[in-house]
Amino acid sequence: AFDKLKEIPPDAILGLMTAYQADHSPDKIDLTVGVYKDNQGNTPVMRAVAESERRLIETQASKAYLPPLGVAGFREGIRRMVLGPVDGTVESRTAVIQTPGGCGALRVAADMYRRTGSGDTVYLSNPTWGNHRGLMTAAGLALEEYPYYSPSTHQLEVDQMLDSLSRIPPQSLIVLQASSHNPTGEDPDAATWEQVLDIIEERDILPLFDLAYQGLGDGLDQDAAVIRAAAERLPEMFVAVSCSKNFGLYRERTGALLIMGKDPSHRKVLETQAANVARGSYSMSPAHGPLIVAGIFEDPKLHQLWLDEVNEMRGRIQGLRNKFAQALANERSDLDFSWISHQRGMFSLLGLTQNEVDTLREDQHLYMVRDSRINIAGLQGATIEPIAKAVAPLMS
Ligand code: PLP
Ligand code: TYF
Repeated sequence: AFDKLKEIPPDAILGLMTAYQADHSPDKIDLTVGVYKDNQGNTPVMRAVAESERRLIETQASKAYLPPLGVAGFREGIRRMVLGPVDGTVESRTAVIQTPGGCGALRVAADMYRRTGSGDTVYLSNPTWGNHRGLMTAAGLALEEYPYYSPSTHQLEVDQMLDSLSRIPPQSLIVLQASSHNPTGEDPDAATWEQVLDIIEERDILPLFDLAYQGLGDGLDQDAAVIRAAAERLPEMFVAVSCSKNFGLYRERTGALLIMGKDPSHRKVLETQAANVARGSYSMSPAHGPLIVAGIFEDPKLHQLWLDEVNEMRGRIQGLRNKFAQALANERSDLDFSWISHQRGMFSLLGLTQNEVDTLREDQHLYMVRDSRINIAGLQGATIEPIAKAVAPLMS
C-alpha cells in the first residue's frame, strides 16, 4: 500500500526554518517562522509560564485523563480573555472546548461546520496563512477567496472585500483573522469591521474568527474587539484561539474553540458535538499547556506578570516596526514606509518577488517566506540596518 504514496515537499514556512538551521554562514538572519524572539534571537519560556509550570510539576499527583472538554480553569479563563466581561447571555450561549493549538480549533470548527450540512465551501482572505488551506481542505471543504490586501500598494482592499463579501451565498463559512493578520499585518479598522459584520449578519454567513495573536497587536482587549462586537449582534460564530504566541506555548499545542450558539439551550449540543469530533481523531487535547495557563489565570500575581510580559512583547514588536520603517526611509527617501509602523503583529509583506526573495537567501543568507513575509520579531538592534540596506533597493 505504501508504495502508492509520493513524497510531499516541506511546508513553505517550516521548510525554510529547516533550511536556515542547515545554513552555516555566520551572517545568516532568520525572518521566517512566526515565533516571538528577543533581541538575542531567542524564544525564551515566559516567566509566568515557567513559574506556573514549576508549580504544576510540584503539585501534580496524576496524569490520568481529564474530561473531554478540557481543564475547567483554562476554558473559563480563555472565555474571559476572548469575550471580556460579557453579560451572562453571551457566556451561557458559548461552548468552549480545549484543542491542540489554534490549528486543532480550526479543524474542529471545520468538521463541525461540515456536520451542520449548511454548506461545503469556506471563504479565506487573499492572501492568508498557508495552513488555512490545508486545514480546511482536510475537513472536506472547498476553498474560495475574498480580496483583502494588495502587497504592491501595502493597503487593505476595502471596497473589493466588501463587494465580494456581499455576494457570498448564505450559510457559507468565512475565516476572519481577528487581529495581527498573517501574513499582511494589516487589519480592518473598527468602521470597516462594522461593515463586515453588517454583511455577515444580513447574509446569514457563519464567521470563524481566527485569534492567534491576541495581545500582540494593539492589546488583549483591542485585539478581540471584533469578536466582542460580533458576540453582541450575531446569532452564531466560531472562535479558534491559540495560546502558542501570547503564552509562548507553541510546542505544547494549547488552544481552544469557542462556539457561540443562538441560545443557551444549544450549548450542550455544541459541546457534545465538538467533543465527538475530537474523539473521532485525537480523542482529547493535551492538558499540560492548559494546566499551565489555568495556573496563570487563577493566581493574580502570575496573571499580572503574564500581562506585563505580553505588553513587553507587543511594545518590542512596535518599536522594531518603527525602527525598521525609519531604517528603510534612510535608504529610500523616495518611498513612504509608514505602513510598516501602522501594521500590527509579527508580520509584514515587503512586496518582493519570489526571485528576489530567493536571491536574498542564496546570496545574503537573509531568510524570509517566499511571498516576502518577514517576522518583525526576528529583527534585532544590530540587524535592522543591514536588512534595510539589503531589501530597500528592491522595494516599491
Ligand atoms: N492561525 C494563524 C493565522 C496562525 O498564524 C497560527 C500560528 O501559528 C495559528 C492559527 C495557530 O497556531 P497553533 O496551532 O500553533 O496554535
Ligand atoms: O505563520 C507562521 O509562521 C506561524 C507558525 O505549518 C507556523 O503561524 C507556520 C507553519 C505551520 C505551522 C505554524
